[in-house]
Amino acid sequence: MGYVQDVLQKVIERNPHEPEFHQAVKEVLESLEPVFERHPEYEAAGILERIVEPERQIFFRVPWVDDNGRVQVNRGMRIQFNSAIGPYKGGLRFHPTVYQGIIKFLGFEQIFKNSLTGLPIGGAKGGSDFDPKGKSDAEVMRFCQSFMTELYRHVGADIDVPAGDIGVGAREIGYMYGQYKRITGLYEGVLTGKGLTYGGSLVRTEATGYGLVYLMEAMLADKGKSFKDATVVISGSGNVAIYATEKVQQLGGKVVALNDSNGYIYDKNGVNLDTVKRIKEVERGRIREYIKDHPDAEYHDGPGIWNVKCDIALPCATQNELDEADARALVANGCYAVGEGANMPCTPAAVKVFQENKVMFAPGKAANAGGVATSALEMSQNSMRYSWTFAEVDAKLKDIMVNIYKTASKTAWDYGFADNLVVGANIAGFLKVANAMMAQGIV
Ligand code: NDP
Ligand code: 2IT
Repeated sequence: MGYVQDVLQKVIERNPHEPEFHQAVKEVLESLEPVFERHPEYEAAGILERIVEPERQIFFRVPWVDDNGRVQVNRGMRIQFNSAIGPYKGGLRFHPTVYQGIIKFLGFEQIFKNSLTGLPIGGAKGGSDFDPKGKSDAEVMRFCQSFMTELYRHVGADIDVPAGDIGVGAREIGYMYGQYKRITGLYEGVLTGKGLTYGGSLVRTEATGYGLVYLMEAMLADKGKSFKDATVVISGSGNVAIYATEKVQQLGGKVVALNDSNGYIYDKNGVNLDTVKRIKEVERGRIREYIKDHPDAEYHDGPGIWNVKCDIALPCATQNELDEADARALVANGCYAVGEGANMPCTPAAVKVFQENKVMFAPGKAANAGGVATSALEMSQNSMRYSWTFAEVDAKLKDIMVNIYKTASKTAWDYGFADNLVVGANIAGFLKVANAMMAQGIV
């Protein structure tokens, strides 16, 4: 068996019952085969065996008291995957489906994504099986305080800098920041996605969605296309989906569908983003409420959003939300470009369908890197004790996304994989980390 298959086999054996982690590792490792043909020194240094093993995994109890006075216990975790090129960096996810396998897949992806940004950040991810849905603000605060009461000893501005992800937004970051400061006495950039009054960066809220659209714009332009007058379907209706929608609309595209875990809306006139923001960001409600304000629009319970006809599809909800049948439906309806705003939203079989049908495809670790890139810009501003303007951060974000596209695309061509951005992003992200690991010895 070759080096890559050998390591992959061991990963599956050593990490049983973690299908998402296996899926992420398989995709990356298999696209690295040509790298090991050119660079046998990586195998000699055990780079793959080391890169698939987290440097550190922390699991902890998170006890808190609900509004009825009952004790609740959740599980918290932080997986510090790789610090070869910078302090650990990556989001925290609060969602009932969170377990080790999910956080490991996300942490593993984060290594290569962070490398692609060109900024000095290592890879990590964390979270909890806590479900913020339906909880009062006071419950969320008590949970966040308890979570940070353990996490604080493992993080720090030059050690590990968490941020948001599913279920973790400005509110949760604020509560965690307050608790960190109270325990440590340090006013430092230990978290990103902070509020603008206490060290946050302009554009961080918008960054993942905007960045996704900037990267897609560059990819489309290469084939003589753009968002202007394009019909776009976006899944999710959280942070990434909302700001992807906003940027598509600014560029003259029409977003006709959005969803949440209950169902999707279809608005042939183009969704009204003010309504969506009110429902999701202010009221924390369900997407079905949209049709109360827009009776011309339709609400469909359950999955099915990928059956909506579109030119461009941007999955921005969660892993494996778009499968082979969905991909076939998109292709049959004439969709010509797909960009992953979420982490690993397309199953491997779906990606294969896109590639076989010459659908332009931007993988998550390239396409959604704008969030973490802007987090790194927030860290820079915190270190400098300075704030850039919206226009300054936005320009830097756009530059970074265009560069990621160019790097992934050039790397794909260099290795004989033409327009295959999956391979290009994996190889380009890997090389920088591998070279840093080589230079730093067996650690
Ligand atoms: P939010 O919590 O703001 O929104 C998540 C959205 O996805 C909600 O609409 C949610 O619906 C939906 N969703 C979540 N889980 C499921 C599920 N199992 N089935 C169907 N729908 C689901 O999260 P974000 O927008 O921040 O994150 C979305 C994706 O983008 C994630 O994959 C995340 O890892 C990725 N990402 C986020 C970045 C960021 O900066 N925030 C950066 C890079 C990637 P419901 O409310 O019904 O649960
Ligand atoms: O998946 C991701 O890149 C994020 N959730 C953002 C991480 C960050 O540190 O901003």
